[in-house]
Amino acid sequence: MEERNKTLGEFIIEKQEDFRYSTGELSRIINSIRLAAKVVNYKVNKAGLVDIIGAAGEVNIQGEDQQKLDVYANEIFIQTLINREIVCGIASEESDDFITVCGSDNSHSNKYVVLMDPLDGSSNIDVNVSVGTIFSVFRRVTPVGTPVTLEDFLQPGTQQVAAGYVIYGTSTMLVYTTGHGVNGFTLNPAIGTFYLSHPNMKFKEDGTIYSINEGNYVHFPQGVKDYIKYCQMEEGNRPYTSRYIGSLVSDIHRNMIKGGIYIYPTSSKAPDGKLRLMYECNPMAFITEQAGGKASDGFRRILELKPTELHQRVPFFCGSKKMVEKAEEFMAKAESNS
Ligand code: P6P
Repeated sequence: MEERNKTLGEFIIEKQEDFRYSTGELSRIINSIRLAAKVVNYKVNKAGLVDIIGAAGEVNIQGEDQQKLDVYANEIFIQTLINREIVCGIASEESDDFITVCGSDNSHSNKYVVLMDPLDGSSNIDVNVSVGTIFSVFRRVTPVGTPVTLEDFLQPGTQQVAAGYVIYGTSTMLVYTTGHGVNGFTLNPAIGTFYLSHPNMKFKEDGTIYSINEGNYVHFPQGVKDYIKYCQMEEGNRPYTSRYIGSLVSDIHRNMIKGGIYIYPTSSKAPDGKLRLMYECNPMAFITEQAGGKASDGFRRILELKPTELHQRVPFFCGSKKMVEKAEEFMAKAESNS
């Protein structure tokens, strides 16, 4: 079959043997995320029409107003995963603690945990800017048959067995990896089917787009300030283009296709950075590396960071390999001068 006409369902079946320990559970996880993404997509696309915009009046563990769509998306992804009895635990940006999932037979026989940001960039919802879902999948490390523990979630990113994102933009796409490259699927809303539209996605080794919230410039570490000035200098293929949507999935998706770097550094306002390691940086780093790019905290490879807390934040430098390496050079130089 012509690659581009392949549906996500056909692709998953075809790649079944790629999944280590392929008992079909991982395929079923991707399939359940596919279903939940279609349901959330429908609501996101109608957000302007129904009274679903605006804070739900609650605040999540990050101290951020929970938009109704955040709450809705969180419930849809959690319920879909629970209903299909394919995971033993779920962690979400919108839920303070992880959720233990035991099957209808009250066993804890499932082998995988899912961590997710159900609707990242949700502050963009009511201004009609694209938002995304990010997910990360690990095999549990504690014995199957026992209730899942925090240890099953706090694994380094190198242990991920799958990761992906859904981008609810001008079109809705699901992009994921199981460690065998990155593939993008675009939803045909007329028939509710995802089609393989971006096979074997790759970051350009270099690029000319930098994505950072320059409004925080005065609060940035010196290395980041120096790198921003480097991007803005008239030399060679610089100055680069500044593009920042304020939606992690959208910024990284664009940079993967066009070449670029996304940076969310530490600052005096955010001493650990803003992005969460477990369900934003780890999955996006896994995808980035599988697409030939690079992801670090400015010094260390994101995927090798040993997590200590479920909602911990880390600085994030992610994108075209040469651009991340250049930014890391400025970080190291500033560090050695301090
Ligand atoms: P700022 C959205 O809240 C998010 O987590 C990412 O999607 C986005 O890149 C970043 O925060 C935007 O943060 O501080 O620049 O508004």
